[in-house]
Amino acid sequence: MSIVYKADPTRGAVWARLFAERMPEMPFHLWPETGDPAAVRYLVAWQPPADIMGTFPNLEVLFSVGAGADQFDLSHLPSGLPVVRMIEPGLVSGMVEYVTLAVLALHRDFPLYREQQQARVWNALPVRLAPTRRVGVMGLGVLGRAVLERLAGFGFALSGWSRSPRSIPGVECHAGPEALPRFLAGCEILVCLLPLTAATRGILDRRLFAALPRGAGLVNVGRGPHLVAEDLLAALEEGQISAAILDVTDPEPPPPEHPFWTHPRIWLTPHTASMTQPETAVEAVIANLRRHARGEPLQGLVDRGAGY
Ligand code: NDP
Ligand code: OXD
Repeated sequence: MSIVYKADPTRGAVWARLFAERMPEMPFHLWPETGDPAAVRYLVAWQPPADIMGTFPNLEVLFSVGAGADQFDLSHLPSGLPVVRMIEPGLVSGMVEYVTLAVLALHRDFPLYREQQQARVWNALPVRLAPTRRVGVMGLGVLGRAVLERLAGFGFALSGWSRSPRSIPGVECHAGPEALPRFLAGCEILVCLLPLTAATRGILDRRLFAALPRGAGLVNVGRGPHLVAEDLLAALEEGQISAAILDVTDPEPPPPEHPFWTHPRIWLTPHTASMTQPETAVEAVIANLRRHARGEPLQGLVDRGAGY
């Protein structure tokens, strides 16, 4: 019985060392080296091989190396194969840092000041404090909840939106498509931390932007296909959206001629808001392997029906 890792090879080398230390009884292979494919029971992957089951016929669990599992085509996997997404504290901390930075940058008008600097304009806007600003987070999962907890420390008014009803102290929670307009109506800064599913693809579109207060700021750290690029460009042009901080695009990277590269009110980062940290991720995977051996439920099991 063995495990194969198929993602970034540099971080994979750290995984290999940590597995050798912490679970020496489990042979660990770094793709493209796999040992005997028939012995592979576990695969940790970002991009899996095209024919997963053909490559590893005795696979028992497929682990995503990231929080999202949208890179897997679930329809082509046996229905009984558990698919597990990454839940580990390093990934959470990175996201909390990034979203806090992005929300504060929008809250304190940094994109506008950057433009002013380039035009040699010295013009101070009124300073608004956090309690006068409402921040809304789409997605109240592991990451969305952690982000809200940190933003609460600044005193922001907070709202959240999820698929099923959630209750978070200090956060005005909304659930389901019917509640979306009410949620959006108050959000001067909107953060997308949704998984990519059939229901959320293209959700950041013209209609959604129109439901926000005029001049709202946007942070997309979910997935590139959540956003309709031309609708964002139109909303920026009209002033409905004042600025956007995008960590994800579709495709990644955008082609050289894409307007996102040069738009003065768009800040881009290369899908780096958060990154799985080998030290803590190996602990999380080993804990799940032990749960699997004991026949217990796995943490982060993807609901194949819901798609996340
Ligand atoms: P979770 O599965 O823990 O949470 C997902 C949340 O989204 C849940 O609250 C869920 O609702 C909500 N949701 C799902 N579908 C809908 C829908 N149709 N309508 C409303 N709400 C919905 O995920 P994580 O918090 O761990 O991660 C979220 C995403 O963040 C990942 O899937 C990935 O795309 C992205 N990500 C990006 C990274 C980056 O570096 N840019 C790094 C890591 C993650 P409910 O509570 O009802 O289930
Ligand atoms: C993830 C990511 O899903 O890095 O973990 O996007």
